[in-house]
Amino acid sequence: MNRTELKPSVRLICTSDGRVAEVLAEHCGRVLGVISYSASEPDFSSGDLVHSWVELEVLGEETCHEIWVSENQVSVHRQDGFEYSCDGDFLFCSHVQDECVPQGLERAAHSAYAGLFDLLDRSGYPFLLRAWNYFPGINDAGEDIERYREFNAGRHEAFCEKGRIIEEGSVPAACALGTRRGNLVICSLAGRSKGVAIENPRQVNAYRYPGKYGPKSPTFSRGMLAGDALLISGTASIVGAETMHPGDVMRQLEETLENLRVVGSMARREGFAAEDFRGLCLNVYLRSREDLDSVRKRLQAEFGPNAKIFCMQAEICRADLLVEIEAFWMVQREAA
Ligand code: 3EB
Repeated sequence: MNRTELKPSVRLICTSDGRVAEVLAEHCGRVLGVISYSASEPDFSSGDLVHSWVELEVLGEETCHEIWVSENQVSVHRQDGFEYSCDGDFLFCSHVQDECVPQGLERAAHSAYAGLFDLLDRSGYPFLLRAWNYFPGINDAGEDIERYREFNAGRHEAFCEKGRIIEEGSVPAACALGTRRGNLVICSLAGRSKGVAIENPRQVNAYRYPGKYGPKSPTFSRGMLAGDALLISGTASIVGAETMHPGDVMRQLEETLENLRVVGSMARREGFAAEDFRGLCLNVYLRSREDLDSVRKRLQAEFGPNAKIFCMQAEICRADLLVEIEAFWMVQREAA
């Protein structure tokens, strides 16, 4: 039962600095975009690529480059602060906004998402499949409420205003992490046709979180199946709508792994068919870098040597969460 209409798919290649030029050359003309995670601006000549820098420290590496690759030729465009590329099936977009002046984060999130939806509608790729959200001080107090909650309010308003009904099946996979400084960075992947949104029955759907988590709910699904690939949202130690095991990173990690297993099994019901972890790429966000060794060891035991794992130090959107994991999982194809 393969209900997804997106037959072709995107591929992800995660690499540290050493191999990036080689990978880009190999996929020349078919790179949808690159997200580089690094504490300082990476020395990276992006040429005509869509490229975004996320200012986070990668633990144990200088940089992590996520290279999103299409099976088809890609065209690159720049318009009104949005850099984007399209391949006939997918649109990849990077948008950076200075949110410090003068209006605050809620307005910035609103204008970023309203502009993004206008762009998607104009370009003929109306279905937002995955969004990456990064901005400084995510747990800091904003004007009245925590900055993550301000962000949620602006994002939610833009979804409603641009006709994105917030209900089962119509919100993207996403993540939202705090950087130490810099701008609001939003990357996104959209489709000409719909993906299949995946929810987790152990967790309240995020767009139905109760009001104590903020006046407007976050607008994301737990995962999105696009073609034969599964985009898994930031996943954490949440059961129902509650944070579990505050203060205990290893127990939070076990709860997170259980949530990841459930998202994987819900995706299998929709036809997702990865047989092993060879096509699995994980981004692990740790609030404290001291947790790196124990978390990495546990993840290697869980996923074995084939999964690609990069760990980053980041603030997570709930102050009591110590670890969050997002993933891209593609069916491994035999080498031609
Ligand atoms: C959670 O499950 C943890 O606001 O876009 C995970 C993934 C989280 C995406 C978002 C937030 C977001 O609620 C936090």
